[in-house]
Amino acid sequence: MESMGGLGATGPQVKHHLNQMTTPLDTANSIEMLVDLWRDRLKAVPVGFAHSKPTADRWSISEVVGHLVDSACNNHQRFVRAQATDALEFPKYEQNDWVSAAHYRKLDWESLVTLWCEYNKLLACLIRNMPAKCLAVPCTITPYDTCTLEFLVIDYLDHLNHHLAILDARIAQQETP
Ligand code: NI
Repeated sequence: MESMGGLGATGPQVKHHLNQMTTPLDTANSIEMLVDLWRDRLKAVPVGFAHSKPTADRWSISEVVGHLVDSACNNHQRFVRAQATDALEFPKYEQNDWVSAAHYRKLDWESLVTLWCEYNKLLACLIRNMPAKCLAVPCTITPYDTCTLEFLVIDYLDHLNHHLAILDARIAQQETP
């Protein structure tokens, strides 16, 4: 999905996020809650189903989780680099290139889920301890509009929620007898 967790922002999206008054602390807590909610549910998905593509051009569940790992590691870079500069410039990541390069369908499913969980715990800790003065650092994720580090943090969670909602429906459909 092309949102900030993946990619770039527009002005109206920035305003939308700021109006919600979500704090980095709330975001960190929500990320940890999602990991706790999803760890066992994802591990319970049968391996064959996790790795199967619904159609040739759609991601398998393992590729979606892999995309979330890609989002985590790219945002990790943004969150750390932005704290060490007055203005961050960083390239977007090409989501399909990242998913295909990693070959997530060849990875052990349970290990991939564990990686996703642990990476998000790392990010939650990082976000919780982010110095307040850094939140306003302008970030330009090329070629998108400039936003703040705070926006990137909140959008990371939005992107996570977006994909988990879709996964929820896919997994529920498979569970229905
Ligand atoms: Ni996405």
